[in-house]
Amino acid sequence: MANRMSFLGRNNSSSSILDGPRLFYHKVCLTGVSNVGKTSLFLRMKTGVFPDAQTVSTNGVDTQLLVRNVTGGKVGMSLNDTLGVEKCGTLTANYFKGAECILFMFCIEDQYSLESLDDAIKETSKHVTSSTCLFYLVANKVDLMSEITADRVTEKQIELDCKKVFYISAKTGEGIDELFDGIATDLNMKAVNTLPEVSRIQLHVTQTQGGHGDKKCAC
Ligand SMILES: Nc1nc2c(ncn2[C@@H]2O[C@H](COP(=O)(O)OP(=O)(O)OP(=O)(O)O)[C@@H](O)[C@H]2O)c(=O)[nH]1
Ligand SMILES: [Mg+2]
Repeated sequence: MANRMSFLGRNNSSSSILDGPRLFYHKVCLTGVSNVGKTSLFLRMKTGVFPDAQTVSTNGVDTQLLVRNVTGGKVGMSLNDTLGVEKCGTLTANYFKGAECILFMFCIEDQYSLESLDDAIKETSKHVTSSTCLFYLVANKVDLMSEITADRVTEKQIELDCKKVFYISAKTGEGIDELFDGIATDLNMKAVNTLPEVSRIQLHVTQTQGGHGDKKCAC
């Protein structure tokens, strides 16, 4: 797959994520208007906690590598965070380039943030479509009172052609494991289904053997 990064394992005890098996990292991008909690989710994944201090509005692009266990192996993801779509401008060209998964994020106490995803989809569709990239709707701040009906969320899911809706709280951690386990499983399925048959068999062997070392690498 042209748009997947791969990293070789290294003998570096300070870098656990790059030790061990060789992994592909699927590009996953967060998008949505300002204040929906993209950076809060990003930082929770990076540090394991909700950022205490008020986050400063993001002013660029930040990336981190994640690895999730799925049935039969591990899935790598490079998670990308950027500023709200309304301020993004020309940044998006590189931001969405090669993305395999987009998380359209909104805040459940802010109807505007859901409706504004129409602008986000216009921007992303210049670079990727739901036929080549997995789209998900992510409703953040479920620890707060919702002002949006479930029906409206479902309508938006259909309008944006999103595969699933995930309800999360970057603050309490609710729903976050389900989100990343869910997309890792789907990315893994997508990768297996788009590989040529010979590579699929190699990938299966790699995953069932645990994939340690270059000998068992599927690429
Ligand atoms: N109650 C609650 N507040 C949250 C949650 N997630 C984020 N916030 C708060 O929402 C505000 C905005 O969060 P950010 O993570 O900076 O939002 P953003 O989408 O990255 O915003 P931009 O960088 O401007 O695009 C901050 O005050 C966060 O503390 C959540 O799950 N629950
Ligand atoms: Mg931010």
